[in-house]
Amino acid sequence: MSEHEQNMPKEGGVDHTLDLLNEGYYFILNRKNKFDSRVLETRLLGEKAICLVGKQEAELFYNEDYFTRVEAAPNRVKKTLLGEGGVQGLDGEEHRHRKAMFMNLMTKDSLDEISRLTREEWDHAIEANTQEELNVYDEAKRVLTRVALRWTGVPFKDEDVDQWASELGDMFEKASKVGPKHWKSRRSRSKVEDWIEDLIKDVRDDAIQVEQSRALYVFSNHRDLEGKFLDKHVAAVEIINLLRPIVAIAVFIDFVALSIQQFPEEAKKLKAGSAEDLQNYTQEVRRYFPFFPAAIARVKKNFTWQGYDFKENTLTLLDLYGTNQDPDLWHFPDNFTPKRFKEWQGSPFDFIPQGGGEFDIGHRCAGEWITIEIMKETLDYFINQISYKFPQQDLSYSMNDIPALPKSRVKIKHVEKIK
Ligand code: HEM
Ligand code: MYR
Repeated sequence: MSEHEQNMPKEGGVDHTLDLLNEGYYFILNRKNKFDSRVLETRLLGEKAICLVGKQEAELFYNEDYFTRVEAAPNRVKKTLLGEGGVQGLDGEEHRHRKAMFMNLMTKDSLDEISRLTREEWDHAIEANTQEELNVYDEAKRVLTRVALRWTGVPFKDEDVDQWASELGDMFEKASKVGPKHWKSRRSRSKVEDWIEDLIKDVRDDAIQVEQSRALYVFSNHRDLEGKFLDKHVAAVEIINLLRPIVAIAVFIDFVALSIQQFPEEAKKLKAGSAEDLQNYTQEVRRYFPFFPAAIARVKKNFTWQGYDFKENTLTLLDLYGTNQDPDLWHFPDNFTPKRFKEWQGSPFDFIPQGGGEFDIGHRCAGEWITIEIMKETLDYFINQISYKFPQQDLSYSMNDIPALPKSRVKIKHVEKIK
């Protein structure tokens, strides 16, 4: 860190939040290219913001000595996507203790169970389907809502699944929106929080029975570093930190379906392909398609890196999509090439669709293994368990929408189980 001092490339202007909304996934990449720099300064949400893209930059961003998560996420993201008081906004010992509560759920048995539930619920959905066309995104949301509720132990009625799916969906589908959609997202969060808080109270009062291995039971009885129960609002936020993102895997599943339509040669290789082929294809879907745009932190203390000054408290964004598409890290990043993952060295900093660094001591996504399992199971299902055709539809997606989704949400027709 002793290089000569230099000024960070800086975008002029008062505020670029509107450009972020307009440019979507390309916001940081456009500036990286304009300034030919992986570190640059702009202004977002009324304050100075540093943007980072790349592997070394990711390594810096995940260094706890230099960046903090306390008060990092913008208020509007807390009110919609994240909630308040959850693991995302903690640092140090408190974060590790809370994160362990999540990571302890991610055992081999528990991941096997989630794959089994996924297959069962797809079977259930396909058997019950009476329509000529099936909307993959909507169906995946329903399937995953049932998987999420069953896996966490949250009791539900069949007839309420659509409402659960729509409210959990609002939290991630509308998290980057303004106006009425933003408010809808907030309302859905409040409703679900109230509902889960009541359940947590019932579990604590022994008013309902939940299996002791289920997240609803574990989180309701979790003790913090001082030996106290979590505040019931915080416990609800953490249960929603399981439910919401499991439903959000529907976005990746829609891209799995799109990839099968767009890259039939690659998809064909999975017919009777190996477990490794399914794994590599799933990884390439997570690299190639846009989903979570950027991770957010604040500079913890003044420091200098590669000659650039980082000032305490500056908002900092790490471009996840841009790093997955970085031509210095990925050969022909615009090509969909699952076999590239045969050679991938497994660095925690170059392939970061769900954040980078470490699971237990850092903020890397707690649900990355669940996501991969559910995607692989669904990919295998769509390749080897059912037959269908793609009707004419508008499969284009806009890089300016966060999250991006094919316009038609991917429709398939004449869906039948094979055998
Ligand atoms: C954190 C993406 C699925 C639970 C994160 C982060 C990202 C992310 C980018 C933040 C990383 C950071 O701040 O450095 C995704 C994507 C998913 C997904 C794209 C696909 C749907 C899941 C699932 C779960 C989950 C299925 C749980 C079942 C969490 C939790 C955190 C997190 C608890 C907070 C971790 C921490 O702050 O230590 N995820 N995630 N996510 N994710 Fe996911
Ligand atoms: C989750 O529900 O945690 C999983 C994925 C959700 C992606 C939602 C994308 C919207 C992000 C808006 C804020 C981004 C910060 C720059």
